[in-house]
Parts: sequence; structure tokens; C-alpha cells
Amino acid sequence: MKMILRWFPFGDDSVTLEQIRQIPGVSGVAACLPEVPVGEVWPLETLTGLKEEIGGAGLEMEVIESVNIHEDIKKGLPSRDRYIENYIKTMDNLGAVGVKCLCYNFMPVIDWARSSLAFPLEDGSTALSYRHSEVLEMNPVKIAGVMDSKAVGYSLPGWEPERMGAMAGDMEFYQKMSPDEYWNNMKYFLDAVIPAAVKNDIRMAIHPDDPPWQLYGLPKVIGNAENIRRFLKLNDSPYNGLTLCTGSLGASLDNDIPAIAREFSSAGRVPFAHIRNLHHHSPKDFDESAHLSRCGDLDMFEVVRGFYEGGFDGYIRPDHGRMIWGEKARPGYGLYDRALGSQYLLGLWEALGKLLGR
Ligand SMILES: [Mn+2]
Repeated sequence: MKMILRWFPFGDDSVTLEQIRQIPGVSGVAACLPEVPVGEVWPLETLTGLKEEIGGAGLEMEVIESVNIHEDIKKGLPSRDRYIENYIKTMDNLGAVGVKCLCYNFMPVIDWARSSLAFPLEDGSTALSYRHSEVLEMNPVKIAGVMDSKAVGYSLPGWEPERMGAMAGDMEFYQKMSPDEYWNNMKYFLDAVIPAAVKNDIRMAIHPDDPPWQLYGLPKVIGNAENIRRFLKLNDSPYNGLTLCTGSLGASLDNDIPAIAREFSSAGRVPFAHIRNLHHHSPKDFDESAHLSRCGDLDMFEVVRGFYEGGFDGYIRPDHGRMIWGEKARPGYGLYDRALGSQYLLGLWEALGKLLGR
């Protein structure tokens, strides 16, 4: 297991590589190239430079989060073949700089949704929060405004401005698409890219839907164990895997997260884990809490034990954190609370190792 942190290059992050290097036990970052338009090839020279910058700070760049998928691929349009070709060229370039794991998602139009990016918690910290009725009241274009205006000057992954223009038309398009059609488009993509993953030794890791229930009539696909099983069967290669995000899946109280972590780690299909905790006010209303078990609804010891006993050998990152100690940073991605989370998770991992042995 390797503990990493998500990091945004080219000055688009308040957190520096030097700070991350000083968090005990953190060996690398999940990096990205947000300035490349979705559907275009990630240039090898830029990736080489980025790897040198990260390596120069004493950290590894073995995980990329995310290479976004062009909407034409999700829609199954004839133009998808060109975008898939570009995706494969990007994978070849990532392989050339030693990337081992590629996180992506296949969610239509909206990557993730919250009603607030700075909801005040009792202890004076703020966190991302979700209130179902508020999210339903906002149409996606309005929600885009919320996501954009509260991001304190940093880009929000998944809410890139270029995506917003086409949003209304895209929403319309998906209303007519059946879930099976959407699954077929996913299989088409997987069957095309998995051979490139095998060739480059890059484990593909799809991120679950966030939240894991339907919104605005859009097809939602990866939200529970049954859907994950169906997804992994679409292409049986061990390179077709999952980013097991405990916060996304854990938003649904029907999901048994320790059991999910154990089942899919045992199957060897979890190259990447996002671990965070949630505090529910009702089945569809929650705040993102501190990582500690007692702060939320997930039993983190049991969650981490599920990974450990399942033989998990991938990358873990403490997912979003709260904003604490007056920090000004991209919502969810401050330094302090994620650093605390990483130490807690490493502590659980060490204890499990000593108790259970490996
Ligand atoms: Mn996540």
C-alpha cells in the first residue's frame, strides 16, 4: 500500500509539493493536467516535466486523477473513435513516464454534486455538504454557478468552465438514453482502452458516481456492489479496476462499505482507494466529516480492515478534508485535514499489520 495526496500542478493548488513531502509516510501525489482540453492528447513533454518537478521534490507520480472522458464517448457518437484514439495516445504517454494507475469516471455531464462547499460544522471548521432537496431545486446550470463561485479562486475538478456551455444540451440528450445503452457505451470504451492499459502496465480505476443515486434523470451506473460487479464483468481484465471511494459509495446507507472493500480488494480489482467519512442527517443529506470513525457514520477500522484483509496492494489517498485552522484552499483539498486523515489511516494500517501480520 502506498499513501498519496491529490495535487494540482502549475500554481493551481495552495498546497506545495514540499509540504506534502513532509507528511510522514506519504510517498507521492495523484497528479493531473487540467489545462489540456478534454478529448485531446496529454503531451509527453509536459508529462515528463511534471514527473521531474514531482520527483525533484522527492515524491512519486504513479497515479493520475483524472483523464476525463469526452462526452461523445459516453454518448456513443460516431466521433467517439477519434477521442478514444486520443485517450490511448495519452495512456501511452502516461506509461512512458511510469504512471501505474489511472483514475477516471464515466458519469454523464455532472462529475459530482454538493449543495455547499463550505458548510459550517459545530467545531468551527467547514466542509462540503449535500442536501438532497437543495440540489434538486438547483438546476445543473445553477449548481455549476455554486460550484464555481465558492471555489476560492481554484479550479474545481469536474466543473471546468468549458463543460458548462454544453451542459443544457447534454442534459437533454441523456434523457432519451436507456441505462443499457449507457452500459454498452462503457463497454465499448473499456474494450478499446484495456489492451493499451495492459501494454503500458497502467491499472484503470473508475470512480463511483457521487452521489450514488440518480439526479436530474441522468443515467447513474456505479453506485453499489451489484453495479460494480456488472461493471467489472464488462471487461474481465485485472487492468479494468475501481477507485473505491468510501465517501461516494458511503453516501448511500444501503452500501456496506467494509464488505465492498473486502470483496473487490480480494478480487484484485482495486488499484486505488479514496478514504473519507460522512455524517448523515437523513438518508440523502450528509456532511463530509473528519476521517475519524466517531466523527461520521463509517467505521473506519472496519473499512480499512476490509482493504487490508482483502490483500489491497494499491494506492490510498485521504479523500476530501474539512477546512480547518483558517486555511484558504480549494474546497476539500486543503493541507491540514488531509494530512491528519493520512496519519490516521496509516495508523490503522500499521495496527492491522501488527495484529494480523502479512
Ligand atoms: Mn473520491
